[in-house]
Amino acid sequence: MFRLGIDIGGTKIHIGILDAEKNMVCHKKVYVRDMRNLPEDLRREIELLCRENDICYQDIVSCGIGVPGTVSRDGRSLLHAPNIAILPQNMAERMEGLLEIPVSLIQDSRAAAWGEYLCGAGQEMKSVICFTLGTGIGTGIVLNGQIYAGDLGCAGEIGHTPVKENGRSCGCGKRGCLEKYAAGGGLAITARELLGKGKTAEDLFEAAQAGNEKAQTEIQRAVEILGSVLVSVVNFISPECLLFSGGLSGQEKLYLNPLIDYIRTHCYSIGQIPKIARARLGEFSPLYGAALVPKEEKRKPQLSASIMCADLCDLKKALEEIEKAGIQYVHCDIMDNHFVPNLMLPPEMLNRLREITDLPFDFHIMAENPDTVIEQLKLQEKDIVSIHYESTPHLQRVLALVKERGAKAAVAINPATPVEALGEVLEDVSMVLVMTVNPGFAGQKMIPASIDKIRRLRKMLDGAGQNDIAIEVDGNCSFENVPRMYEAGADMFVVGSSSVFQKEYSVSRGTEKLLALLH
Ligand code: S6P
Ligand code: MG
Repeated sequence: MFRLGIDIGGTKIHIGILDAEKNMVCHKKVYVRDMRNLPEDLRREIELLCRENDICYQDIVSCGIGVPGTVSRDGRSLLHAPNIAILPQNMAERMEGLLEIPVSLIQDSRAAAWGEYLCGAGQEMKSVICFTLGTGIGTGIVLNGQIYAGDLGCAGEIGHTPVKENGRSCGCGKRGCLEKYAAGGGLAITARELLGKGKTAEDLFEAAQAGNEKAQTEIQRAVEILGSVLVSVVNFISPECLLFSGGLSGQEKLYLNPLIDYIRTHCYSIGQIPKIARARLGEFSPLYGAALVPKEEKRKPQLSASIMCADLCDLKKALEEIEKAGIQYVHCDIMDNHFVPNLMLPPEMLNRLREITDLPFDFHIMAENPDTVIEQLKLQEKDIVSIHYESTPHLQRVLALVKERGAKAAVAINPATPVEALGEVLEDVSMVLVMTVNPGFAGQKMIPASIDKIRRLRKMLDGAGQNDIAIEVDGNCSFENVPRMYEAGADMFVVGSSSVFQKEYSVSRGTEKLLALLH
């Protein structure tokens, strides 16, 4: 399982692939002159990168794109990007269409903080603020394991703190902003004012190093202005760790080290000051962060252990192991040898299992007369009962019966049943069970079209404003398939012989391994 990260800059674009352990296995830098065909060009470069590094493209489960601008809350569109105005507006959608995996956008400075928090100098820290000092000042804030964007979406825009009344005009539309004095763009203006036309921030540093006192004073003043704003950030948030990345952070002697000293000396403390350091992943911090862009909060993966795959001679022990592993549901398959060619797990026996576990049951009824089965089950409030769409001509009536008996109602669909068929019953269910094998037996291979089917169902639910309906997947939920199913939009996974019930693993070990893959 691999994740793809893309970091789009003003002139160059980094592409990188991370493995399941968050190691960057390969990367490349590309220069794109014409942004109009960017999605197609990127797709070609990604294919090439996979080929050159023997990575099977099908093993890539997601793509995150770091962009130098403000991104909408859902990570789908770029709202404001002053430096790359011609980046296609529907970038996430176009990339998704081309790559056939979920794609999210993330502001590059937030991606840098997230990358450092997960894989760089911010590991082990609860709160990390990472400043990217380049032409402007980008800030990424990670608080208690989450990227903080602010309720209005603009958290971290300290580059636009006014430091001079009616000062230099800024791209944000205002005047006198911090970054127009203390970041690369501002220092370039200072360089031109002091050293003449065409001079750059780099020339200013060179002049200071060569002993030009005016250049030294200007840089020192920039450090003090920036330092004083950063001290207020530290005093306000009291973060555990401050990191610096971006081109200007390479100017250690005259800029970064004095800046760090300033913050250390001036910040308020009751004995402990934040860790302050250079970002460890260098120019790759946003690439890591983009590849690992967090999932939306609503989809916390849940597992349902298929009891027919456990040791049927010792179900007591199996249920104890399932509970110990932290699995949320017991998946109970009921088959009648008519709807499916197998006979399995009688209601009477499942009712008895209630005596040895408190876990909720996730009943999957594969029978021609589901209502008569429901009547035989001892149902509890947290139980879910899935009825096959194909098993009864009176689906709503059966779903209503489930609810009358006090459990949650769900609809299951066979691989050949299109998701569109569910339109009429979505109001009546709390979950949709997507079969990724033809039901009847454990140990089958997943039908490949299933991943796209899950994605279409997620899109349909989200589009209908019914994103509170969970998607459960049943059939070959293996270590390889679950991350792809999850990325496609599934919430709950029936774990059986393909994952947690294997000879080599205990149920706990298999569960840990699976959840680690969903990070
Ligand atoms: C199959 C049944 C499933 C299986 C489960 C087994 O018709 O509905 O719940 O028990 O899929 O898992 P695996 O990992 O062997 O596919
Ligand atoms: Mg099942």
